[in-house]
This record gives sequence, structure tokens and C-alpha cells, in this order.
Amino acid sequence: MTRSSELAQRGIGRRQLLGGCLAASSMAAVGCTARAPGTSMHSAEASTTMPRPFPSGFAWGVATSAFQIEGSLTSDGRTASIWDTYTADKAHVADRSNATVACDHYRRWEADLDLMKQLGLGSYRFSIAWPRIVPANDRRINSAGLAFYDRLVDGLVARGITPVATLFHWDLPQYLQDAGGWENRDSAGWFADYAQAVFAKLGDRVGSWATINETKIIVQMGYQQGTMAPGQRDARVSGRVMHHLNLAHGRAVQAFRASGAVGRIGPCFAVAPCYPADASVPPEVVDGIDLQENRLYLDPLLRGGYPTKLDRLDPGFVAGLNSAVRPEDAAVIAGKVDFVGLTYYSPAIVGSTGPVQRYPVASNHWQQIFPQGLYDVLTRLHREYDDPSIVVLENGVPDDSGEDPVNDQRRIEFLRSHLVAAQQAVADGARLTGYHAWSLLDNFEWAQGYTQRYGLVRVDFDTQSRTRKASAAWYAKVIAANAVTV
Ligand code: GCO
Repeated sequence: MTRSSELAQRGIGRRQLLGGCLAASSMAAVGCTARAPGTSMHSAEASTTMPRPFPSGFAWGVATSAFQIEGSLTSDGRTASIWDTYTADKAHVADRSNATVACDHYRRWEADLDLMKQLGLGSYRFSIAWPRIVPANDRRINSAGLAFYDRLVDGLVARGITPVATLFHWDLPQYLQDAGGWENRDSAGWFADYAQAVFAKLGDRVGSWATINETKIIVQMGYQQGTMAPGQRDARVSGRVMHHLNLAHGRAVQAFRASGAVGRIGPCFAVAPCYPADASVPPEVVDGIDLQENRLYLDPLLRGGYPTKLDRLDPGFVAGLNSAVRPEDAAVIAGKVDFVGLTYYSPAIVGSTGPVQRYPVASNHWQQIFPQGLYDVLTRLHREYDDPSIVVLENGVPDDSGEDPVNDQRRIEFLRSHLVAAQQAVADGARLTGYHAWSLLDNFEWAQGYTQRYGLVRVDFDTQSRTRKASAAWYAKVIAANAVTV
């Protein structure tokens, strides 16, 4: 059993495989936050009743992903993805459910777009399902599958909402998995070919493209902990997979530049700012977690190469990574992007013997609510990664704790506090141009099934009726004011 699987069995949080890939040796401290949390790091927490304005033209959005909302998994030629396969085993899903119907968005998309317009949204991040576009090994482009997204994009544009399309949000076609999936170096080429077909069809209208959603989560949960598709536990394989996902990102950026599409393209990182639980935690331990959670993913894309000192990582992971890297890859992976997309949910609080829960924990049990973490990652990118244009592609929380399911006051408080932190980061120099709340609708939360409701809009999964929650009305006011009020 690998160390990461042992940790998984002990129930380490959703995004925090703290120590899961770490070896015992030391590592030079670079760039991570070496202070204990709890100290006020900035004026982000200062209270005032003044509205805090965002820059004009700020993109207010929501985010979703194909597998989590679409349903209609066999319509118009779609074939199975690795998530269809993974969820076919009911033991993999908390409530033994599946995404066969999900939010039935594939058929109800027009009404959902109307809802977005009513909220005043200016941006909608959705993902394109690869198995709808290239359903089989013959690599034929399925025009019926592309037509769905063509209609969706037209519908968004007609409503004045900018389409933000993610090319890959975890639903790898099963036939590609059967050919080795991301472990196979050819996957980068498969992805570039698929991306090229999508750019050719939608590239004249999509405002921004995100390449691969959260490589880190695929690597950690799909290939180390085995708690997401494809459910593997193999450190060596996970190292190869990480590199090939990075290469696929780079190849898609190249295809985008060659396509003449009009929009912007960038990655989507799942960031987790790291803090020592207390003063006794050695800085090099926090640094090792920061390497594993952040720099391992940010640096090859944004700084031209992997961090050089990897000796705190699992040797199997490093061996897998080294077996995959070729000298010519670095330049491809580091091709210029137009923005840096990030998702922020939770910090990593590093204790001497493992992860620590320091802040209020959401009902998903893995997410510690710490808005200043968002401030810290935004300003860190500004300072340490050459001041990129940044878009928050996801930020949200499940809130099903109240007696009244549409009176989601905890979500409002979550969004408010995170937007205050984001606004403060902008005031302090971070070039943040947009924010997408996760999510528009309650949806299929991967291995948690329908047990966690992240939506601004409630979905009754028996009737598919949609009801706006208090947070939707609150967010609409923020959007109208282009400001958040403390
Ligand atoms: C992720 C995914 C989303 C999740 C959301 C809540 O970050 O895991 O992008 O698909 O549903 O983050 O966990």
C-alpha cells in the first residue's frame, strides 16, 4: 500500500493530501507562507459598512461542469467517460447515485441561461464533455455533440453573458483511458486534437478558455488516493500523469494560438495556501506541503520548469515524473498564457504530525473556511509569479445546514467574506479580472453524489424544479452594484 493510500484511508481531506507525497528529507524553504494563521495578515478583515468596489468591467460569473449538470449521457452520440465507469460502481458514490440525469441541463439549458440572465451574470464558466465531441477511437468529430455547445454559446452571447469554456473537467473518454489515459504520453496529442476541433467551432465566440481543471486534484485523488476516477493508487503513475496533463495543457495552448480564435486561454489551478499550525512546525515542512500543493503545478506553467528540489516528495512520484519528462517539454508547457485561473476553497494548515483543522469546517468535512487564504494566493501570484491577469474560476461552499433550504445564510457569509478578501487583494495590486461562484445549481458532487449542495439555485432532483436561494438574490445585488458591502 502506498503512503498516500494509507492517508486516504485515514480520511485526509478532499484537497489536502498533506504529506501524501512527502519524503522525510529536508528541502530549502522557498516562497511559502511561514507564519501561523490566526494573526491578522492584512486589512482584509477590517470592518466597515462602506461598499467595496471592484474594477469596472469585472466579470461576475458562476461555474459548472459538464458531468455534474448535463445528464443525457448517451444523447447525440456521447459515449462513456471515466466518470461514467467510476460511478457505475455504486460503492464509489456516497449516496449510491449517478449522473445519468444530474440537473438535466442538456435538455433544460435554455431555462438555465434565462436564470443566469435574471441574476445579471456577465460570465458563465462551463465545461465541454470530450466524449460528446470525440466519442470513439476512430477520432471522428461528432457534430451533434459540438452542436450542443454551439447552441449554448449562442444562447449565452444572445443574453449578454461571456462564455468561459473549460476544455477538460475530468470526464476523459473511457476509450482513451483504455489506451492508457493520461499515463500515456500520446494523451497530450489526443487532447490537442480535440481542443483544435472545439476551437474551430466555438473560437469565434468564447471569451476565455480554461485548459485543464485542477491537475492537482486529478493527480492526488484520481491517482494517489483513488477516491476519484479512475480510482488508482500508484505514486509512480501519478507522477507521469501530472507531467502529461501539463504537456496536454501546453499543446492545447499551441493549438489555440494556431487556430486564430479570438479569446484568451489559461490554466485552472486548485490552490491551497499553506500555513504552519503553530510556531513549532519547521518551515521546511510547510514548504514541502506548499511544493506539493502549489509550486509543483504553478511553476512548470508559469516559471518555465518544475521546482528543482523535489527530495521531500515520494520517490515513486518523482521517479514517475522523471520517466515522463523530455527536455523539449518545458517550453511547450510554459507557453505564454493570457490569464491564470484558480479555484480556491480551503487553506492547508500544516501541523508537525499531519494536517490540522483550525478554521470552521464546511459540511463537506474537508473545507476550512478561511477567506484570507484567497487574499494570500491572489497577492502571492501578483508578487511571485510576474503579476498575471487572474480569474477566480471557482469559489464556494456547500450549505445545506439550515432548516429552510433556500435561506442559505452561511453561503452568503462565505461569499461575502471571500469577495471582501478578493477586493482587498485587488486594492493591493493583484490583477483579478473576474470571479465565478461555484456553483449555479446544486449538482452531482462527484464521489459525494447529491449529498452536498453548492448551488445558488436549489434543484429538486425529483422534479428538476429550480428555486433561487437567498444567496442568488444577494449575489445579484453584488453584481448590480459591482461592489461588495461588508
Ligand atoms: C473541484 C471541481 C468542482 C467541484 C467543486 C466542489 O474543484 O473539485 O472543479 O467540480 O464540484 O470544487 O467540490
